[in-house]
Amino acid sequence: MTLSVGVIGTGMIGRDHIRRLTQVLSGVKIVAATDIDRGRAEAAVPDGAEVFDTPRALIQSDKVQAIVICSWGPAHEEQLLACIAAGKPVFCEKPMVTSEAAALRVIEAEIASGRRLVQVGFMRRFDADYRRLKAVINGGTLGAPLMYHSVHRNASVPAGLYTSEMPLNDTLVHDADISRWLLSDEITGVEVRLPRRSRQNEELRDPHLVLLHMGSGAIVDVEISVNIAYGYDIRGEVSCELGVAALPNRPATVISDAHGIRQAIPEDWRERFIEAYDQEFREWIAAAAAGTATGPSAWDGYAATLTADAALRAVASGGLERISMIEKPRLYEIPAVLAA
Ligand code: NAD
Ligand code: ISE
Repeated sequence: MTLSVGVIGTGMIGRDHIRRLTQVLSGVKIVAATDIDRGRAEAAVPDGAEVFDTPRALIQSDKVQAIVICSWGPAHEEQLLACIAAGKPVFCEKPMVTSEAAALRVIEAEIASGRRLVQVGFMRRFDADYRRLKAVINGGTLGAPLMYHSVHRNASVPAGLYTSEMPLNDTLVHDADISRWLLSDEITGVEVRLPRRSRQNEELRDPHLVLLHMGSGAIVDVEISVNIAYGYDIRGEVSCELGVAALPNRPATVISDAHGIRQAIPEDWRERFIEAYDQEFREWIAAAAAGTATGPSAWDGYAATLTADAALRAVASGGLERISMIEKPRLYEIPAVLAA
């Protein structure tokens, strides 16, 4: 069976996902797209796909079996609720939504629908290096994880579009999610320290040092730098009772010249996580074809949203901001055989 997909939002990542769904992956075809900039959607879709005037019309179209949401974060809630109301599987780019109340509305609607329909775009969980790191921690040979050091550096961010709150409510959500997943733990509190400001972009508060307090007592430190100039650099190291496990350096050609010996660094997330996005969609296509969703859930989107909210509060208060979650609904409990 070939899954017929409609895409909402045909900006940077929408176009990249259309490319992988048309040129890289099988069992799927793009049949529709929409964007508030209609011309952008028209330029992005393959021949034969229909461009709709609104997300609602695309979601309700009989020719669309499943939806990929790549619009801006504040638009996600309405689009997700419409997908759930239509009973259609939906892949939604992060952040799932931008407030706790919106996250709870998505969770309630999905529970009322009776099955999982939402997958959130936390692609790091599909990256082979992160999967190997998790396997080592789960294997238990290093003992319990005590600290996780997460480094999240962007060479630059889009001027004008990327605002001062976004290091915490747009970028940090990846580190929050991967910390929960790697350590099999929940975040219970957040602190933020503001180092000396980088002069790379005077309009943004950058960088940030974030401390995530986990339920087990483990602590995660996250460096968020979004104007580091030299490249897109993602690092992670888990300190355990009996040893340390870290992400490897990515394989890259070794260049030797008059400047010394060096290896290239990815320019941005498209290059660094290219295989992870491919795998994320392979698994999404399989689940969506069966009428459901697996992978990062609305519960994970909710947890990341709470972390972002707490981080923004922590900047204002200068102290530790606590997080309290609702009881985890049964829909989001992972069967023991799959949790390992
Ligand atoms: P972008 O600005 O390049 O593209 C967003 C597109 O959505 C634009 O074309 C815009 O016109 C359209 N749009 C916005 N609101 C809309 C609405 N209500 N209805 C229809 N179209 C709408 O942004 P981007 O970089 O492509 O990011 C899009 C989303 O993907 C964001 O949520 C972002 O956080 C996420 N993202 C995720 C990753 C990742 O690594 N997983 C990387 C980049 C972006
Ligand atoms: C972007 O939206 C992403 O999700 C990237 O993965 C992240 O590194 C970047 O900071 C975000 O702006």
